[in-house]
Amino acid sequence: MTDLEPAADNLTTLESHILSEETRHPGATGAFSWILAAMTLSAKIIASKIRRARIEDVLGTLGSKNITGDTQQKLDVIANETLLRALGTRAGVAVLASEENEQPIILQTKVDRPYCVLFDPLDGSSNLDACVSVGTIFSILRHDTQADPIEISILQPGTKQIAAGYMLYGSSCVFVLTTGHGVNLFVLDPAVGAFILVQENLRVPESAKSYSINEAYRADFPAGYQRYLDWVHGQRYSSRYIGTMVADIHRILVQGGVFMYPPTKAHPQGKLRLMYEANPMAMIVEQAGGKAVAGTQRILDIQPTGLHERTPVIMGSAAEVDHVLRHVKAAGAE
Ligand code: P6P
Repeated sequence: MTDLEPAADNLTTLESHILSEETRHPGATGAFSWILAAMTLSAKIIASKIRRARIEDVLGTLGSKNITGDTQQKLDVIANETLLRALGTRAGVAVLASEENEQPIILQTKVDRPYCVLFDPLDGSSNLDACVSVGTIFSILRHDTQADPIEISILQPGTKQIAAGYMLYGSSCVFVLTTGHGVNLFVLDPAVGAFILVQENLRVPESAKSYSINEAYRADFPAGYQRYLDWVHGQRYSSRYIGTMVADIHRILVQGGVFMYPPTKAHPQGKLRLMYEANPMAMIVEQAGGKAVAGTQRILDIQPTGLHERTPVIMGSAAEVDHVLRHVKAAGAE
């Protein structure tokens, strides 16, 4: 268990944290802070919509699929539209990219704007009807003003991210953020409508006897993962799998362990999307002292070729990722 010491005064809000971060950058224009403010506003709106979904009859599917083939939940579209509206009004955003939109959305071509924002508006939304935690994941890149066409500005490796974060709509509404200087954890206080800093510089436990994978697909996994499962079954580990990446990774950030989504027959490249799921979560896990790899390659080093490309994922406590890698390498994987 981690000793989650409360932050110093428990009175730092996400907004005041963002503004104090801004003072670290004398030339800051405030554009980055405004983008984060749009994310916090969106989080409050989406959290409220989710809490009232069954009452307002906005649970369930739309009977359509998104560009990546996932069945669209009504709340997927509501969350997506909330983020597009909130971010679309921010002067610092040149390009928006969403899991729910086939093409990136270009906001400005005449004036150079500094940032691109990519997001999965509602990760794990198929769990909503069962009242299981879901989340929003986002990644912020500097806009490449030389990109031609402009859309390729977002095809940057995860090491180029200047910020990454997620909102987890669970037993409480959590906002986790890194700007490259460690990971900070905020919790929404519904009584005042503000995200309160509860943990600074969160560190993922070095190891923990817990693994997270959908073992139903075991027969599809490459040999190395099957070797790992044979090993871990003999080590008295606990298995925890929520089926929402944000929730599984948040548990690992707080309690330690390892999360995996290996290649399967249905998804030979892995199911999770590189640009707006794996990369932001990998930045957060690494900033918290953990490891995040795709097979034997560091996720953040992958050079993307498409907005919706997928990748295998192994991430969590460094020692636990190494246990998986030992078996993956022993099976001869690259
Ligand atoms: P499976 C949710 O649909 C998601 O994209 C991730 O949040 C989650 O980790 C994964 O898919 C679950 O996939 O195949 O185990 O249901």
